[in-house]
Amino acid sequence: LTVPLREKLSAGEQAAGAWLTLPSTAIAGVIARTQDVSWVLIDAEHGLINDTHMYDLSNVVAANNASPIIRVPAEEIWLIKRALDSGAHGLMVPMANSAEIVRGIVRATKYPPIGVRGYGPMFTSATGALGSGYAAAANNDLIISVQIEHPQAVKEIEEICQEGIDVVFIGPFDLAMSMGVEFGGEEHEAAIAKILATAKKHGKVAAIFCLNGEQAAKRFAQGFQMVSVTTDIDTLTNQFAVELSRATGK
Ligand code: 3PY
Repeated sequence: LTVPLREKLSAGEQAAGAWLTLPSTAIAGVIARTQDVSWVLIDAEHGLINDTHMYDLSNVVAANNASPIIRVPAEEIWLIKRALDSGAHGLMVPMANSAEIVRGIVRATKYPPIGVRGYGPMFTSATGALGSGYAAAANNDLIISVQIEHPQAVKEIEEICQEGIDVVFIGPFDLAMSMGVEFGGEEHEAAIAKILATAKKHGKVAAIFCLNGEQAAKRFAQGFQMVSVTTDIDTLTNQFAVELSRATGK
């Protein structure tokens, strides 16, 4: 499989990504074509994106030489297999709150003999018929990322980083809420630094969600290799407000 994000990460380069919440192939195409975007997160945890959209959005992102990564609503095996069958180049699982949950995620994302994924990726150009080599390629090439956003996951981070995942992805907003601490405060940043250091120690890609370029630049500088820069809806909302206020002077 050709997975632009894996190529970038393997080369040790920084991978800036975008977060897609709107079920629009036009918007997905515009974003995927933007220079330097190597991955687009298709958010099926929150937002408006359903199963059919996952196929359409994955195909348009992959066709524009970026990697579609689908965030499923939870770590359930049936959600994971439906998302990966869309031809996505990878998966993001929210609330991966323990090493046991992470082990289950790895099992669900890999074909036998490693895991228990069932075969059915026939509706996407990115895959192929049984016997085409897709199963082995998927086991090797798909990017499996888990979200660290709960104090229990922070506690078990050493163990989590030794599982067969590729990316340790911090959800900073949920992490602050579940820890009951101030976003950006000392305890929050200490937890983030611990996750970053442990991921790097175990050779995992450290990744984090950001809402704007300024935050993202800081995270890259801190040592994160994969950072989401902003979301479609935030860009639309914020930039429209900026232009409107320039126009009206209000
Ligand atoms: C978080 O910050 O909690 C996320 O999961 C990003 O949406």
